[in-house]
Amino acid sequence: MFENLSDKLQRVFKNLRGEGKLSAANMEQALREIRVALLEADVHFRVVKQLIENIKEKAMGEEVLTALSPTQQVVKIVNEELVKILGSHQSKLRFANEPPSVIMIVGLQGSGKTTTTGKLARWLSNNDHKPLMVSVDVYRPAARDQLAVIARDTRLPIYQGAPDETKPIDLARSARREAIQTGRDVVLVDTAGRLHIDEQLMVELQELKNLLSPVEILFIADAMTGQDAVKSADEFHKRLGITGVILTKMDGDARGGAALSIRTVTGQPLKFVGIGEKFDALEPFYPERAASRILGMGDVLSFIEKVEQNIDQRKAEEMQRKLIDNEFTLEDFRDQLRQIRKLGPLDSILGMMPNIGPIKNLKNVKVDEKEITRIVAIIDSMTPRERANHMIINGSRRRRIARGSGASVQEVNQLLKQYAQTRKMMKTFTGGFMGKKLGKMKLPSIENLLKM
Ligand SMILES: Nc1nc2c(ncn2[C@@H]2O[C@H](COP(=O)(O)OP(=O)(O)O)[C@@H](O)[C@H]2O)c(=O)[nH]1
Ligand SMILES: [Mg+2]
Repeated sequence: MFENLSDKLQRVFKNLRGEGKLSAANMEQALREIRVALLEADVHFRVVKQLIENIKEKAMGEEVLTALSPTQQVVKIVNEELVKILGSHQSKLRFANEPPSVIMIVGLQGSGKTTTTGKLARWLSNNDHKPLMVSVDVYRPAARDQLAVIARDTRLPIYQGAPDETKPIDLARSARREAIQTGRDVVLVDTAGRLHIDEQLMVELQELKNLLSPVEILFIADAMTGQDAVKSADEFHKRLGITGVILTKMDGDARGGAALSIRTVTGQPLKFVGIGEKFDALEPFYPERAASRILGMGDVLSFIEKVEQNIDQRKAEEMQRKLIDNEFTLEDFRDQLRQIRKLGPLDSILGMMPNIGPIKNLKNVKVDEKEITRIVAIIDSMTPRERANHMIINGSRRRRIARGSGASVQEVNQLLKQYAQTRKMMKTFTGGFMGKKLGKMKLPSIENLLKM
């Protein structure tokens, strides 16, 4: 699902990539392309408008995180806005304080109501609930048979109805009674649909609602129908007051835009998505996962997250100060290496790094993580005094450190030499442009690390 939109957005970001800075001009261009991509993916124009406005506002006002490239910044902002539009949090099913909880399944004909009723029954039963299904689609005998077959296949109970029960209201009432008597805690009411919204259907659904006081009225929307699904969701909501939406057929080549629009247009959350005809092809809807699927940039997003989590601003500033004051010890050096290691495989991190400052030169360097481990091991073998003052590390101390870390004396020598050089180099370096500009980054030592 979402492949279409995802492809388009990726193309936009690819064009942005390589731009050194986020400027008003390239931002404007990117926004225009994002807008077109969203519209082509069937996202409602009102939603697109709002989304673009929010992105724009944020991009202009955003405090620029220097550890991110322009593309990454735009991805970050677009992702945040997508998540917001999709609902921020996963919206769970509600249950009544007093069982049974009645859930009405509504929607147009062919949207997937009956199938979804079976899927929900299966999902509920897998999640410690005891569902009871009932079909009140009395207009088409085949409709009720269809649910009976589903009940048999899922081996979950259904209220079949007495021969004289032919009215939706009666069937629903009896089903609820049976649920109470047999200790079922959720009643799933599969309702009739029409090809188009009509007055009679709405009145019937309204009556059922009044009788049953459902905790949920779930609108089943066929994702393949795009904007029509959004429109009918809106109409159902105005007439009936739906409490959530299940988007079916997301396994098909739906353009995904409906998912983005329904929530904004109706104000009601997506609760599940249907991704196939089988009973287990139902997934709770997670806005964050959906947003990153739409963006198709899971790697970039998780990198952004890591940078935000791991780069501790205060510590970074402290490190800068130490560099400037030449207090940067071997202990600090080790801390930095550990910090870098926490970010994950170095190769991939460098690949995602912005193309600025000292990092620019690192792009072609192959990083060996074993190398970091080895260096950290050598520093670990030093005493705290040695780490605080490398000047005291004489020949016999070097031999001891080598023995303790399983390295050769040459390797220890090399590390110390590099460290001393780095300190010297860093002093000039940080005094200059590194000093303020890259305050949020803690990367200077990668430079020398790579030279070892
Ligand atoms: N591929 C796919 N087909 C689905 C999904 N949900 C329902 N269907 C199919 O859509 C058709 C109509 O479903 P049905 O439950 O009878 O719709 P109803 O008229 O709203 O009750 C059936 O052929 C279902 O198998 C889904 O998530 N994915
Ligand atoms: Mg049906």
